[in-house]
Amino acid sequence: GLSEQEWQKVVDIWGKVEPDLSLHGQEVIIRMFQNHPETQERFDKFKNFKTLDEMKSSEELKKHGTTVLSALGKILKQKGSHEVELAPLAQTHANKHKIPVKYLEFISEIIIGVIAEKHSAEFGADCQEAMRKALELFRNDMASKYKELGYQG
Ligand code: HE5
Repeated sequence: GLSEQEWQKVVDIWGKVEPDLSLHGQEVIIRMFQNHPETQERFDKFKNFKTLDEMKSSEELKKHGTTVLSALGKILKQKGSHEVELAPLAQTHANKHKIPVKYLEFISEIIIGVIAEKHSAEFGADCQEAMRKALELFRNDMASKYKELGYQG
C-alpha cells in the first residue's frame, strides 16, 4: 500500500487537477484515443471521430472526460478504502463496456503524463511515484473485481 505521506501527495495534486477537471479529462480522453486507437473503438459515440478538431469540439467527449476523472478522484480520495466507489465501476467496465486491465494501464500513464505537463512544478518525482502507486492499486483492485465477476480482463 501507500504511506500516509504518499496518499497526501496524491490527494494534494488532485486538488490542483480538480478546478479544471473537464479540461484535464478532455485531454486524457483525446490522448488515449491518439496513443491507443483500439480504446476509441469501444465508444459507440466517439469511434467515428477522425480528426483532432472533431475530438476537441465534442461536448460529449469533454463531458465523458469529466465523468471519468470525477469517478477516479472520488476513488483516490478514499486513500485505498475505495471498495464502495470501485464496485460499480468494476461492474460496468467488466460486464458492459468490457474494458481490459491493459486499457486501464494506458489511461493511468496518460493521466500521469497530462498532470506532469500541466502541473510540472507541483508534480515532482516523488509525487509522480505516489500517483503511480495509487493508480496501480486502483487497477489491481479493478482486476480482482473483474475476476470475481468472471471477466478475465
Ligand atoms: O460505468 C459507469 O459508471 C459507473 C458509466 C460512466 C463511466 C465510464 C464509462 C465512468 C464513471 C467511467 N467510465 C470511469 C472510468 C475511470 C477509469 C479510469 N473509466 Zn470508463 N468507460 C465508460 C476508466 C477507464 C476507462 C478506460 C476505458 C477504455 N474507461 C474506458 C472506457 C469506457 C467506456 C467505453 C464507457 C461507456 C461509454 C460512454 O459512457 O461513452 C460516453
